[in-house]
Amino acid sequence: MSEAVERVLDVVTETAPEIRAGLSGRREYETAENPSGDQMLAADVHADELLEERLLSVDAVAEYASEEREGTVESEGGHLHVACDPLDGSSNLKSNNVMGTIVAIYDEPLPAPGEALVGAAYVLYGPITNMVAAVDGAVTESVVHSEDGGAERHVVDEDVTLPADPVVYGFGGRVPDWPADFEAFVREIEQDLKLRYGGAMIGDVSQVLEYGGIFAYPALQSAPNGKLRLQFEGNPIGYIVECAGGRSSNGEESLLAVEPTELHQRVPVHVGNTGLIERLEGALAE
Ligand code: P6P
Repeated sequence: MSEAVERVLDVVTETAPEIRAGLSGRREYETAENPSGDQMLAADVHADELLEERLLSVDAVAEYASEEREGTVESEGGHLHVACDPLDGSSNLKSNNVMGTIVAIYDEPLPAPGEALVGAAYVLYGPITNMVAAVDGAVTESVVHSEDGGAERHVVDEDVTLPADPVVYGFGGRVPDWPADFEAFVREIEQDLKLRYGGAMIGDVSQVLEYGGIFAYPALQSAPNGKLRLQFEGNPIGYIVECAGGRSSNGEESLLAVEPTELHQRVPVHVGNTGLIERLEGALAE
């Protein structure tokens, strides 16, 4: 792993406890919406401001972007371009369910293709605060420990790999809004899998990485490009799952191959065991 990517992951590690500590007093909605039209919680803004300040202070970081802001923020020098979803699943805060922080580290200016990723990670604020990071084709899970005002991550699994036999599935959107070909695929695979859907992609993807299976926020009849954003969600999660031995897809090809057209473009997201993704692509191609 390059020292620069390591430093970005260290900064996210050090910031995670502060993001988590700031959740309880920030459950109210801001008046503004983010560029995707989502309502922002005060917790979203807090996380975004912390990450912007800390990441732009890293010499190697040239640019910071997030789901919560229209444009990118540039810094003098640097060669890494960081795109964050500061608080993925923040709507879970009011119901006290899990949520996470997603970080995509590209070596090209944003918007960039997933193939330009040199690292990606998520922090999951669950019973335990952990970080799952993919760098150089390998996926590592660490527990984030707050110590004396700082934080460290202690590796608990240095080779996170999708189990061969899938167990869980979780799909976003309303069933009547699913296209018929996607619904037919669901009816087929749900005979063999258990439903796990929690409203925060990071929590659901964490279940897929642990137990094997598939997560998707698919194309909808009302939203052909789905809900999730390529730069901040699809690419980093696709990279992590592919480095863990699985596959990602927009319905036709790897998310990492999707052509970036704008910073906040949406994309249908499907990630999980290779066999399931191949079955999905076959079902959508019919
Ligand atoms: P819905 C959270 O808002 C998010 O971006 C993802 O983390 C999650 O998978 C999805 O949207 C949940 O969307 O429509 O189920 O509320």
